[in-house]
Amino acid sequence: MKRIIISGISLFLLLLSACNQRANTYFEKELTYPDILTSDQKIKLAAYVVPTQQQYEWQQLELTAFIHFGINTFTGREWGDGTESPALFNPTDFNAEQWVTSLQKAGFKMIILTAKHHDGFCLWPTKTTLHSVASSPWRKGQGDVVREVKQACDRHNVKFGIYLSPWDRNAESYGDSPRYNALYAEQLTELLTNYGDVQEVWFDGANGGDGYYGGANEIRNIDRRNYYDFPTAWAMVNEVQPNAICFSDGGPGCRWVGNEKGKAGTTNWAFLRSADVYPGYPNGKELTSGHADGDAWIPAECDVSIRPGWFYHEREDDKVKTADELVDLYYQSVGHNGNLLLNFPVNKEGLISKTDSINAVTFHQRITQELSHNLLLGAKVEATEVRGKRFAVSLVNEHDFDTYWATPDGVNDGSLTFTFTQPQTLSRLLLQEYIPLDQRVKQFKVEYLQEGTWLPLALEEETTTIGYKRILRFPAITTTAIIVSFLDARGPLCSSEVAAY
Ligand code: FUL
Repeated sequence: MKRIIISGISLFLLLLSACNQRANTYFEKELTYPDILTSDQKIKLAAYVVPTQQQYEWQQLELTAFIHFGINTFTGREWGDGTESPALFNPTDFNAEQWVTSLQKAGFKMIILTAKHHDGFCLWPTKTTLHSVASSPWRKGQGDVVREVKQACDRHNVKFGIYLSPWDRNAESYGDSPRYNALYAEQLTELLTNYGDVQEVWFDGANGGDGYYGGANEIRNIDRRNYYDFPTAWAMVNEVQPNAICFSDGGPGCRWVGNEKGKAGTTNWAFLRSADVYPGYPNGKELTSGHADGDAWIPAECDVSIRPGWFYHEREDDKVKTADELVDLYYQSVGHNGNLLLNFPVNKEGLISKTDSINAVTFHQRITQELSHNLLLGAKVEATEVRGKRFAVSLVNEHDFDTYWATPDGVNDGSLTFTFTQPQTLSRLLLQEYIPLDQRVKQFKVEYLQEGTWLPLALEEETTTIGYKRILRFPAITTTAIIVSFLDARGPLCSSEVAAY
């Protein structure tokens, strides 16, 4: 990507004025995909809520790794208060290559790094504060964690994202909105312009409270809704890194899932009422299922740590989530139409600990194995109705997400019957809607044939939404046919894939 050299402040001011004229530029991008649509269909599509191309590609990453690393790694705390001396930051064997290769082996397609956490310590040599790696003994003050991680990601073709905490318990200006927003914009500009492509930017919702604040040592509470200039920050990202997805409680690129357990709702719409939700939104629970009547495509990202804490603590060395637990999380995040953002607390040496890495790789092998042999490939499939040749029912079980079975206009329900030549044993069913055309299904059910009778699958969860991906787990059944009935939808059905394992 072209390197753009812009002064942080001037960019900030320029974008501030641009942003005042167009509040929601992020969503005003023209829909330039999918190519398969005729212009007539594009017009009809305006009635639906659809992802941008970037959001569509983001959704397909499925697995992103989070890295929490910083001053807390050396103090044993989860939230540093900004008083910590940079002298504490001194990993003995820092190796970004080890992070990226172990995470890639575990299936992760992107790595998001805490460039600055709430304590304000910056992992890159910023010009905005002395509270950074430049004041630390690590690499004699010449190091740059952001650069080393980004370069390792580039070597292995792994995408890179940054977390830049809005709450800064070290900054003297925190609490003074214009001054702090200018500092934040400058830090963001450094990260967005000096390191090449950034694919996701994380705007955390935790903010305000006590801290060091340049020596004031006091409580500074802020008005979460109005204090930060998030629209400007998002416009900056959009301008400088147009492919990046902005995470916050309410997007605009992707949203918090409303819990830090890595679990999306069984009902999970990729929509939000965009005017309602902002970083620090108090009704986090709504985010687990999204808003069925939302006006903006803001899919869920399910963050959770592989250990109890986000940062490394020796005392948690025996509390690393097992491969079994991670597999379960995969089904409750990716299997519930969300992306899994799994955190790895890098240790004091500057490495991902062995157990964390082994459990993550084993987890990935397990899900790959569980979902490798699609029993529906080649099975006979019939549909109640078909929109036309280009939307043939055979497109639903041929392993190509970009082609789909669709029903005619006005037909918002229908079913697919799959028949096997030999009885098959299965315990997983995977469904995908063609999301470039909206998320539509509101209610569905699955039955299988047993001695001439259709029986419902023994499921422990409701079968409401599908979205990009829904995976059902159930005790193994042996059958010669299954029927998937879509009972209600927001529009004609567009099913990309149905698979069984
Ligand atoms: C939260 C933060 O307060 C935690 O420390 C962590 O960074 C988590 C991902 O987000 O809001």
